[in-house]
Amino acid sequence: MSDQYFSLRMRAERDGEHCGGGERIATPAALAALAAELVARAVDRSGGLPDAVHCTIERLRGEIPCGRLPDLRTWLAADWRDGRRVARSLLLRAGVAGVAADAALAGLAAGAAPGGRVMRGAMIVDAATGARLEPDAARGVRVSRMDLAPAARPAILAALAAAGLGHQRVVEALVLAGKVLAAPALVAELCWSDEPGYLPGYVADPVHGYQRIVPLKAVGDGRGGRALFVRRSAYRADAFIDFLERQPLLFETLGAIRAPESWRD
Ligand code: WAQ
Ligand code: MG
Repeated sequence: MSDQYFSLRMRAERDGEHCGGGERIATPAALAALAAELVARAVDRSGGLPDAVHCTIERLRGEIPCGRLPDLRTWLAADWRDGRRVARSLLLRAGVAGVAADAALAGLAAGAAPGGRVMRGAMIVDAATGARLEPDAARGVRVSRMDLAPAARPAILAALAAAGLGHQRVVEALVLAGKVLAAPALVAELCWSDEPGYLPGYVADPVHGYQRIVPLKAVGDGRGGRALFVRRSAYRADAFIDFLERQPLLFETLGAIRAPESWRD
């Protein structure tokens, strides 16, 4: 279906800091309700009201490619420190150097934007050295213009819910990671939420898919973010950022889902 879709993007901020967002793709008929849903999400936050809510709606032109979501598995950790060790091991397995994994883990834990704030988007990290490559360390790169294919959405949500994975954060993170894993030069992604009460995070890589880690942070911690590790030799900033921010992608198929298990080095 061409020319029948719109991109909706919302991001909210408070005290100059990112405090929530959403990226969806909708048919014209679903547009108004979805916009209302995203705005409601921005003002209905436990952490307090936002200072600003930015909402952008844009028509998408041309055919939108359809893909398959990454396989999903869950690694159970003893506590958040153990979870960070699991994340480090998974990053190394994906081809990220120890120095780069450590730099990104420390950066997300401290707040990766200037002044120790939470970034609005993701940092881009050289997988060999840990060097930060994103043009703007406060904004980062915003992965957007991706969603479940509307026709496939109900079945995918039902299957995830049946596996105990129906939480909106899981769905959105799985879709975002699915787009990230399709980016050129991508080695792995590391993520955990800035929401103080949401403790799972994930490491995603093209071979092992979306690997949840529970927990990956301490209760009450309002620091979170995303790190996209890239192979510097193949990395072209323009192509990488354009793909993640501008090229639309829909997902119409779920990957394999494995039962939770414990990670052993
Ligand atoms: N593009 C790039 N970075 C983003 C985006 C985006 N569209 N949206 C958010 N971020 C960055 C930003 O720095 C946020 O502070 C951080 O990621 C976390 O965003 O399987 O909920 O929306 O149980 O809080 C992962 C685990 C949940 C889900 C992640 O992220 C599961 C989550 P949040
Ligand atoms: Mg958030």
